[in-house]
Amino acid sequence: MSSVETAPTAKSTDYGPSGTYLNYINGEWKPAKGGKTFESRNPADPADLVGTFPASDKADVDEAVAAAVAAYKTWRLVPAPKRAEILYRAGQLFIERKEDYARELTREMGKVIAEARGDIQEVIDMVFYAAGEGRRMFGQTTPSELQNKFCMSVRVPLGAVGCITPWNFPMAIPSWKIAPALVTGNTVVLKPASDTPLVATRFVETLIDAGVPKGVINLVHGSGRAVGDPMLEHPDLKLISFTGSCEVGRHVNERCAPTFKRVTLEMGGKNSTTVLEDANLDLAVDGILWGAFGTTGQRCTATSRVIVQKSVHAQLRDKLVERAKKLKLGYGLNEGVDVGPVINEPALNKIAEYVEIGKNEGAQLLLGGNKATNAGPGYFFEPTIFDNVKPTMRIAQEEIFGPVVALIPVDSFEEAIEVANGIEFGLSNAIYTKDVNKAFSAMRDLESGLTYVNAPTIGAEVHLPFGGMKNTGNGHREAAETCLDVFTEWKACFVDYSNSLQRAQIDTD
Ligand code: UN1
Repeated sequence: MSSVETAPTAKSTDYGPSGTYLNYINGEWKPAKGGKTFESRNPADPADLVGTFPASDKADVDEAVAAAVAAYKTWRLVPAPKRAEILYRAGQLFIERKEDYARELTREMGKVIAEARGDIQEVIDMVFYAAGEGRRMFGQTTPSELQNKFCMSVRVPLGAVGCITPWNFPMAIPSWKIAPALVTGNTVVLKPASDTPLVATRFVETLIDAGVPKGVINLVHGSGRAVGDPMLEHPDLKLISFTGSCEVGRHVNERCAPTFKRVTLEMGGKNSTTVLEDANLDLAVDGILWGAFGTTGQRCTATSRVIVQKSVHAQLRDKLVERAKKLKLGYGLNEGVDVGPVINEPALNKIAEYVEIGKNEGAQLLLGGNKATNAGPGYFFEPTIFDNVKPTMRIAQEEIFGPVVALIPVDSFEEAIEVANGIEFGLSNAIYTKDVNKAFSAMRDLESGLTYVNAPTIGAEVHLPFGGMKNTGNGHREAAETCLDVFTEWKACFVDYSNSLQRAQIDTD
């Protein structure tokens, strides 16, 4: 079944030059010590070589960590408002470079240009937000139980920290981690996804141009095994902040355990949109299309389940299919394209396997279901809709990370909440209703870090906490003020100005 219109595809020669890029360690651009390299290619046209990058290993990680540890000695003493000034400058540079970076992001990662601009905008928002913390980062003062004694709590940085970031928000997610890490006084080793090394390189270049001193930010390219694992095991990295799959997240957690590292894990989702019978159905369809097929379904927050009350099921289904049919696949820089490619061939094959699983489980394939060969030479998959999906089916339980959505009919609001919660993940849920009582009950009862009313499951803003419950995360929240809790420790300080020994809990009478 071919449900998509063909989009014109750019020729490889239109894409721009492909360069050779390096690691950035201790203020210097350098190749991997082992001399190996890997390639980054355009997922819309794999013949287009985006660039060649160092395939680093433990030796490069060790050098980067040593640089970060050395730089921490001075960086932690730079006043936070001064550290923030560098971030303000970076924010300004990201504004100036937004269009260029967005175009490179589409070329390397595949999301359509409007969304690529959104990715860079999220960087701008996050960098400015974190910079503001340079003059806040509030602690507490509190009375002492003793006379002539002063008590306060202050935030202190952790030291050298490791950030391991995914390809789906290849600049926004590094910014969620690195902007707060820097403003709070940490130094950083970044290992970006090997599918999107150019975008990560641009991020680091901008920080350097804004004035981040040598050793404070270090960039090491390469695979999870060769670069990620030595970071997880390195005794001098105090934190690993990871965003990616549950499978890798578990590995990260286990590997970090022996060195007692702080670990933050931001992992999978199986996000739902509930549509109740009183909902504005056209609005719900807009939200489902955007949530399910935006970023080609490759957001942790993507809508992958639509839980619909039976009385409006047929109506919603028909509207959704009609609209989804019209989505145009193609290269994200081309005019009029709604949906870009998925990131690589294994991702494409995984999505196709899930479609087979869904069919074998007895779900009804309404639309799509195939690799889209008419959209260009890259990794395209048709927007896919399954109907009459049972909540227990694998396509309703497991993260597919592609343009596949499952319609699950239910009788009631109560059943909808039960189905929405009946999964291992807890990142994002949405509900469409005009009933304020149901909306507030849903906000209370949905087990997810993000809840939307009359809006899609995607679209978090950086000044609110981002993260998930259950197997989506391990308790922290990124962005917002909560980012400070990730990158700092609390220190309680007591100043006794009585000039005598005062024993707490004893000399209190
Ligand atoms: C992700 O889904 O991986 O809320 C990150 C959103 C974006 C960030 C998504 N601001 O959809």
